[in-house]
Amino acid sequence: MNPISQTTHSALQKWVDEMQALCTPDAVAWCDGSQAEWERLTTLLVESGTFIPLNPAKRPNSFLARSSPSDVARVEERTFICTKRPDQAGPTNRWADPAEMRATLTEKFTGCMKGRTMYVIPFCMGPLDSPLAKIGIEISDSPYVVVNMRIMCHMGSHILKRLEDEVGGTFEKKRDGHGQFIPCLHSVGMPLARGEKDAVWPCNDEKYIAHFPETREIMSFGSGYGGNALLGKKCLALRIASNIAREHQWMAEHMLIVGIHAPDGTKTYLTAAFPSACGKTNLAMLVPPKSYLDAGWKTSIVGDDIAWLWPHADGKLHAINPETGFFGVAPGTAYETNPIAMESMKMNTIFTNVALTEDGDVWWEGMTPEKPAHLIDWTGQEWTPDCGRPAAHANARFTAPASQCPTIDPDWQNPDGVPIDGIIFGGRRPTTMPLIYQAFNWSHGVYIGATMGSEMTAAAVGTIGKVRRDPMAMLPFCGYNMGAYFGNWLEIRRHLTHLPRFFHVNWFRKDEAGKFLWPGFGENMRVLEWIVKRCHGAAAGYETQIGWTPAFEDFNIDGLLDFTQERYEQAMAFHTAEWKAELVSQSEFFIDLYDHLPKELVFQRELLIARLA
Ligand code: SAT
Ligand code: MN
Repeated sequence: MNPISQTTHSALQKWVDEMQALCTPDAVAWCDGSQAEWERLTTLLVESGTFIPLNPAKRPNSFLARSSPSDVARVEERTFICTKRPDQAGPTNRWADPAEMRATLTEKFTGCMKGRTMYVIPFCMGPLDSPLAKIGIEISDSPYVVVNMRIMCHMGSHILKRLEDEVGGTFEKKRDGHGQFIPCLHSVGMPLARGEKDAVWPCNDEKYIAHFPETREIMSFGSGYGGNALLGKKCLALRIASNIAREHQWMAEHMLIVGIHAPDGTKTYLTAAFPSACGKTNLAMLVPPKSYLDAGWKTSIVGDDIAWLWPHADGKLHAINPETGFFGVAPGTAYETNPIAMESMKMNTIFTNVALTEDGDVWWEGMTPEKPAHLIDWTGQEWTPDCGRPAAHANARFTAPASQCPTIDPDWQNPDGVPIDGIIFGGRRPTTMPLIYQAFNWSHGVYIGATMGSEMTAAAVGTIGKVRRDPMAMLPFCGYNMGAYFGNWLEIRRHLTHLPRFFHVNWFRKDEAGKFLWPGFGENMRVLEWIVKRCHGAAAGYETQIGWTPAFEDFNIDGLLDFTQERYEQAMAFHTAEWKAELVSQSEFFIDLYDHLPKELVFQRELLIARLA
């Protein structure tokens, strides 16, 4: 059968035809991104049992999905960077030979969509007219993916039309990659025999998340979950984009973007990188303490997960959020800890692996102080507070439109991005790292980001107290050699006339009794105030061995009862022995990266040793 052309973009039509021939779906559907399509697909998902509609009076137009227990998170062990030479992927990535991987995957994808519909999803990461915007086409046999993509990025006919107009020559060049698209092939890897009943959550035990940076392609097989399947997110916007960024002097980062509005009317944008489970979404949606609100401080969010940054013609570093939704971790999210997230998911939201309440709403651990008396847990079983099992999976998620966020920044879709004045790094460090310090300069800042990490608290024998290095929070997301990636960071400085300042924060330092020294959450505003003022040269800082720090007097603790100067000094304390251990641990990491490690970072380490001596 000769399929009817669906697009005037001949390269796209050719690729779709080839994928149809390879995957042999029963039908092909080109997604238009419309409300009618959303209704059609959510109805289909309800009929197939994948979606449970939530009570429309409590959670309008929202759904609960329960995944297979074998498909609940990204699979780093099955994530591959396929480059000609292994050192291009580098020691922090899983490398595979592109020709071999292509052969393996061609076999896997052969006939893999039998009994299913193949959806063609035109999408754009970033505001369409941004110079950094990237158009991708995801081919997927998962309607769950289609409806999630509609929330997470610009998706539908208008993206296809733009691509066609770009090749047709009727649209002027605005974005890099004019007329081109990034092919993203995805299958849950579970073909259906004629008449066979589908699984509620189809997937395959064998999974491949493969990236081909040299040809800018993504192929994902076997998983229907999150970053494994919504290919615009970590696969395109981080792993492939980091490769493009490095060739075109920009940066694709695992960072939130937050705006801080000061009482004097000035607005300062900051980006921040933290490893998973360090409260990125909370910081991006921070609600300042009452005394700050009364004084006129407020925050706005541009993004909670990914930032694309480039040296703008105005000499500043600008940032866009390539996404249009939040794919946030549900457990622990509550009106007490993050009211902005709670408000953002009031409607039009897809929940995955949370629990279902008796009145058709959702619940997860930490959502309310009291546990409901009876729930259906994320595996579909009866649940009571004493049953000994968590009700929601620890990695349960909400997919919510960013446009519903009450503190969304008015410029969040500005193609020109927002100018960044400060860059924050941080990790979960019960010891060693002070609450806040500022880097001396750009290369020192890059060094701080390159050596950041979290202390391991999990029970794995011998790992407690060991620091897992997660440079710029990009360990699972940098699509090329990590040493070369540091080189790109250093290089970007040469394209800027106004340099953002670098900071390191640690919300997680503990006292001898194991209690957190700093209250965190909204109170982090106090640290942000010092950061904002430092960015504008409006606050004092004291030079220490490790960087600039605020003195107690320069730190606003109005309304923060129980936080004494003694507590502050503990949270800021510098212990030589801890820093010596830190340097030894950093050097182990640097040895692994030695081949491509910029000498400038080795030099920064030497300087730090000299200052400690
Ligand atoms: O599943 S995602 O990759 O989108 C989220 C995460 O694991 O960080
Ligand atoms: Mn993330």
